[in-house]
Amino acid sequence: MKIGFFDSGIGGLTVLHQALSEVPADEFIYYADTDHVPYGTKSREEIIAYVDSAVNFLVCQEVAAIVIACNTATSAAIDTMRSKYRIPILGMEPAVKVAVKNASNKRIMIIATPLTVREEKLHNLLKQVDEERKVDLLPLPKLVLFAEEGQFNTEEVERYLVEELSRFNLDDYSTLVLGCTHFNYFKDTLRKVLPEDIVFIDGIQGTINHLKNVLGINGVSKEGIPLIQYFKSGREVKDEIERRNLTGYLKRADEMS
Ligand code: DGN
Repeated sequence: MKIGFFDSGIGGLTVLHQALSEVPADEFIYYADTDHVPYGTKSREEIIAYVDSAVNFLVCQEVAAIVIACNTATSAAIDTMRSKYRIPILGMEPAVKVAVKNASNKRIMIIATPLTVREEKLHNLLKQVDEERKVDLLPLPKLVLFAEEGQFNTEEVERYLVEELSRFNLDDYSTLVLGCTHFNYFKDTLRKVLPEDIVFIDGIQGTINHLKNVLGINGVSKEGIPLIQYFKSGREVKDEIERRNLTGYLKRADEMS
């Protein structure tokens, strides 16, 4: 069985990383649309066109299912993709329900890209859970750019986060929802700038559980190492250094989990 994973860049590798330990597929294809990253500041129509071309590519590779491992692409394009293609297409969503269920009376902050923050999908989700209006939204577009540059623990990243968070009274919060798959790489730096008792929640496990349900997988029984093929905007990554760089992000995702 072959499964396709898609993101605008390296963020979806945090989701692939989780799949590698739970989903017994023989082969994974990771497609990063690096020609068009970042998506978070683009229009809905542009994103739908980019996602369509990636999904079409993955369907041609005969994958059994596709995971849109990007909250932004999911918000903008998943409904269109599901009505166009017949194979299972799964997406990401900020784990608001989990956060609301686990949070104390304190507030919840959702960090995501500007598109995810303004799209109807998140606002519909909030309508279901946020009766007391205790959820705040914060777009952090620069984190995607920092991640794509390989900048995680630098002073520049820390300064950006401190500045963006400065208008909130951080002691009011119990939970931070990571609503973008790129943001998982910044857990160390976020830890540094936030009060230490804030709990981080992301949607990765929810998506992997959903994938296992769709594929009818109960346990992890696969033996051997699956093949991972990487593509950047339709071009296969064959260069060893480039491949090692991508594998390095899987390792970083492992350290952050
Ligand atoms: N990784 C994407 C997400 O989860 O929203 C963000 C990608 C982007 O290009 N902005």
